[in-house]
Amino acid sequence: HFRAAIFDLDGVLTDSAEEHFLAWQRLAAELGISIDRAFNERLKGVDRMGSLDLILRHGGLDPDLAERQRLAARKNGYYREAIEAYGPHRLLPGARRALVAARQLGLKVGLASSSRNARFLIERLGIASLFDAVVDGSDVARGKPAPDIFLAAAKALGVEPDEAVGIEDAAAGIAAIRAAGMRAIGIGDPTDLPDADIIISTIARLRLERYLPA
Ligand code: B16
Ligand code: MG
Repeated sequence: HFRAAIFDLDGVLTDSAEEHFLAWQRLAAELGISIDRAFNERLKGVDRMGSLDLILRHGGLDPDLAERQRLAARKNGYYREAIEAYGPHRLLPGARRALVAARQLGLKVGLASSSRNARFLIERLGIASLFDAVVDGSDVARGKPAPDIFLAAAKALGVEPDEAVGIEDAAAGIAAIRAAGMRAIGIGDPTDLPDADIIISTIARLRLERYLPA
């Protein structure tokens, strides 16, 4: 049975997925590339350079590595501008309660985010102290959909992968959880996340006690 719950950040605990989208859209527009919300589904959970490469390919552009690094840094600047203003009011409804409830159930609580801004963001959101372990994109070699971030989180929590459940809003994240050998709870639309074991519409509907032995 489960001993740990490992949460994604963007799109699960806070709506920074929207800020990522707006920052990418702004950068893409400067390059003459238009991206919409449907395209953005492919960027969710994917790391910074991976997301940039998808956008450049979409626009038929192929700049060299130095230019790609400049573009990625520019996008991150737009994103940082947006999350400077974040505080606890930007937690999604039910997010804090979900973390507290997991702790009260006796579960270890982990964060598994692709974002190199994750530690900054959980400080701003006032939830840093609710995690027993935090792993982000800068801690592992391969981002989602590779299992590395979730495996590293399980290891840091001292549990086996099959003792953990992962909670994700992105297709790349669900793939990472499954590849890690964990149970996957998807948050969002079932058509966007066909591979999740369980789907709920928002974090406010998470009831981890349902998956624990009575
Ligand atoms: P950064 P998550 C992911 O965070 C976002 O979903 C994805 O859109 C973003 O590109 C990625 O982090 C990298 O973020 O540029 O801040 O390092 O969903 O895994 O918490
Ligand atoms: Mg996410």
